[in-house]
Amino acid sequence: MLTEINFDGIVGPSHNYAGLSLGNLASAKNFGKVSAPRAAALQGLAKMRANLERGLPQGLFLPQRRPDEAWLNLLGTTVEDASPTLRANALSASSMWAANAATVSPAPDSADGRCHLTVANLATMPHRSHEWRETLAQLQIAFANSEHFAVHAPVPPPFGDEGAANHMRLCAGHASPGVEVFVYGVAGGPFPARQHREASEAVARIHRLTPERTVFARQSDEAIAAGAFHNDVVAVANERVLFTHELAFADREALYTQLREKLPEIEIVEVPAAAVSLADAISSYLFNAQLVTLPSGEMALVLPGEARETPAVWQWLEAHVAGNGPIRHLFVHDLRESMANGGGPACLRLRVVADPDAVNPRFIATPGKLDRIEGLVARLWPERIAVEDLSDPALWRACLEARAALCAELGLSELDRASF
Ligand code: SUG
Repeated sequence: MLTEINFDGIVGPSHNYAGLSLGNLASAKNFGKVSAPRAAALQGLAKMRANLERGLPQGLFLPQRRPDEAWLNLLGTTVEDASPTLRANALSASSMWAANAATVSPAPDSADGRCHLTVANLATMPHRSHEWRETLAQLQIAFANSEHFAVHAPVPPPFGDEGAANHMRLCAGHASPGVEVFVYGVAGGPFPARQHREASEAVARIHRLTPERTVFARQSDEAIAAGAFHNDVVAVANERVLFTHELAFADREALYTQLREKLPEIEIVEVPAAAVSLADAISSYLFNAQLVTLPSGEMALVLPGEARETPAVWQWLEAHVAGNGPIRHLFVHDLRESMANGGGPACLRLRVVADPDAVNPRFIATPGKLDRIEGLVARLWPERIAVEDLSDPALWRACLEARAALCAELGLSELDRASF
């Protein structure tokens, strides 16, 4: 049976605040702060466990091998000799934000009746541009069943592709054909536009989507300039509901009209700027919530603690739930460590609509498996990393060993190799 599975990226042992993401205000603001990788990973695992307990199928992706020595070698250097900046780029734990791993088009949307996944090239940011090789390797193992899945290599640069964070799917129910919305940005503002229209168009072709059910929408320049470096910071969709900030899109009326034509049952829940400013929406990550359908059929938002701490946001949410809106439940999680780098609940997961039995079970979470991962994280993940620690060989060794132990624990030691 086709159902939505959320695959969360496990936070890697090298999680740190090196301020690498221009245009991501949280990353810039927290540059130089001491990180807590162990707490970060445990926070992410607690969210996975809670979603599993809510009756939602849960998958996982492994953190990538860091430092990425193979990438430094391609640049003619080594972890010992690299400049501090290059070394920080090679040590980033940014693959935790699985919403940027790939774009996913479920089987009912594709001409060949398979679920298509195209790995994102993440070409705009150096620290993320080297994620794709290992992401491709993981997806090829997780979704090896070629009757159900087709896993594609990234679109070639310079066309920047940041994956599902700039893609929304609207449908009557997960298993019915959907309308896929690709959101791109146009360069010119103070911050880079990380999703290029050419890349989105390529992904739609590769996934063999029907043009009549595919929409390309431009992100508003105002949203990018306010710090919405991905569309999933200002909008999220689930089944027939689009939950969006008023200022998310360049031409919202044209987009809403197209969507209403293509999916008459759509419900657009728009939060006006007068109720929640773009600044509050972005610092609280209201829209970076997971909008999910519970087994009861009701929808819920899985939110970060920052949403409850932002008065305008929490007031809006409480009023919505008290009224007749489609979102019936609010679940709040402490994801402070990821949030401080601009990664909320929705960033940490990649949604795949598929039959869970068709997925390699090594990537499926169970309570027992989460217990084992938690035990290992509590033993082996560094408690804290200051930016100066990134030049300490003992930290590099600790990160490599911790990750190798996780690969072994999950029966995925084939991923514990230096180059992909
Ligand atoms: O790409 N942060 C990530 C956050 C990604 C959030 N993902 C979604 N919105 N789906 C980014 O900017 C932190 C940079 C650092 O390590 O310094 C970082 O890469």
